[in-house]
Amino acid sequence: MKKIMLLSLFLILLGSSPLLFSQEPIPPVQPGDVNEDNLVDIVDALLVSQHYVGLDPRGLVNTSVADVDNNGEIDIVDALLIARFYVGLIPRLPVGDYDFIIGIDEVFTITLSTNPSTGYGWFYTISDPNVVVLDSDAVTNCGSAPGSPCEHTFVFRGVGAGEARIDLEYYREFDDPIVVAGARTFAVRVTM
Ligand SMILES: [Ca+2]
Ligand SMILES: [Ca+2]
Repeated sequence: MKKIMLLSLFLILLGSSPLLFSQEPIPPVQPGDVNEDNLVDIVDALLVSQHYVGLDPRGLVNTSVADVDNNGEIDIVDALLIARFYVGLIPRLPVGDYDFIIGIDEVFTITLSTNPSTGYGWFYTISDPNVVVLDSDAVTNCGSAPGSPCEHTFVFRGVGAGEARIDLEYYREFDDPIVVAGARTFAVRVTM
């Protein structure tokens, strides 16, 4: 009995001592953990995909942590991102800071409208070529009429873990000075 009392006293002291236990608030639910079981796993991916097709009658999905790409919608992409996070292909959720998250030797494609008949073209710069390089690019799908727009497709490849920015600018090489008529920026993360 005495032992129990001592133990109780000990626990009370432990619980009340700010030196031993900091009074941290309950951690918020992790992005992607839509069923709030403290794990982000394939079950969450499944629940999000069910929610997307309207199969969440019991309201199991905590929608406040389901939009893991921060695009304002809960859809199949979020389910895929959660699944990719679960198998280690994505380092963290949400992924809103990046347009592309890929592994080493994986590729992604950017397609932009272009019109070669005007002399304009898309030109790219990569902030860190140790992370991303151009794999190939091609101008295709031009309309049949003269002067029709085409599609310029860039394929980029992840070559090293890290972050990089791809800047694409639309201009005429022969203009002096160069006049940029269009610009797009993409943030990329390459994971191990
Ligand atoms: Ca979960
Ligand atoms: Ca989303």
